[in-house]
Amino acid sequence: MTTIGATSGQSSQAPLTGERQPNAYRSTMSRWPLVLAAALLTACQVAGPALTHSPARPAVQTQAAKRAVVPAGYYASVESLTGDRLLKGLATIIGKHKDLGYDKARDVMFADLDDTTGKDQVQSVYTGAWATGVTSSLTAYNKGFNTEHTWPQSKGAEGVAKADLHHLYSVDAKSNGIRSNNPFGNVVTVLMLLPDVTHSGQASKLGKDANGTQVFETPDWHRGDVARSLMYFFVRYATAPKEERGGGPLTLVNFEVERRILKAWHDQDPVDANERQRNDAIYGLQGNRNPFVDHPEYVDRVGSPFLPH
Ligand SMILES: [Ca+2]
Repeated sequence: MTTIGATSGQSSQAPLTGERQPNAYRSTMSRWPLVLAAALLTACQVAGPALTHSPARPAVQTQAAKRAVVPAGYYASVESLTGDRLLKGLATIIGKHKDLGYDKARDVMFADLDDTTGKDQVQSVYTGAWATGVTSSLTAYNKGFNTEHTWPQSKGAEGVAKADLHHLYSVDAKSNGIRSNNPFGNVVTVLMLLPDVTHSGQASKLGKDANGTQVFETPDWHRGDVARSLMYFFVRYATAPKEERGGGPLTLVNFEVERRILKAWHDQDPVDANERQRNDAIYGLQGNRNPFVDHPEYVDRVGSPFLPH
């Protein structure tokens, strides 16, 4: 167990690169030791085999989900395929979706897609914290929330990909700043623990993985969603022509690190009702689906691209 001193002691030195503001991050940290202490205490109190999953995200049908209908035969063209042929077939099926544009995508996400209770509130995927009174991107911002790009903008989520809801999530801005553009992975050496608002016994962590790479680890209840979002993004954009994706070059530098945990995170946090409903809702909005939510077994059938290289 990492001590609080070691955690907070690292905070002023933790390397933050990319898209967030270090000053804003540092200015918020004065309030975090108490939160971190509570998180650690909670982790110690509830740690044990009985709490491997958290009911953190309620299964309530969203408004958008009610409009979605999954077409029969959506995956018919890849039924017998495996490996690269399956990847290419899936890329064709999910390609050329309707681009909502970044502003509309964010507004829809905060106002509808992630308002799972129908009470104008959204939950941070990295801490479980709720923001209330959220009806748009602007009102989310005013409550300290913003949009997480699971595949970072700086690693190629630009243009159409920047507004693709299959990898966008509601998140509190502090956590988003700490995740920055770090790849996802299993933390072995903790640099920082985020608050465990849901008392799942797991907190998001920034730290080093077993290879010494700086990575960000989410609670169990979101890591399957992360893995399936990243695999979707890889299929949708890594093979797409640049003209279709838009923006600058796409790099796999994060994905090469994330291959180490994709399959494990996919297995540890299986698809649940919430995730299915979110997939349905996005299909209703932008007209394509995440195949790995609909068919978790496709991960094994694709094989090598989703395994460590
Ligand atoms: Ca999940």
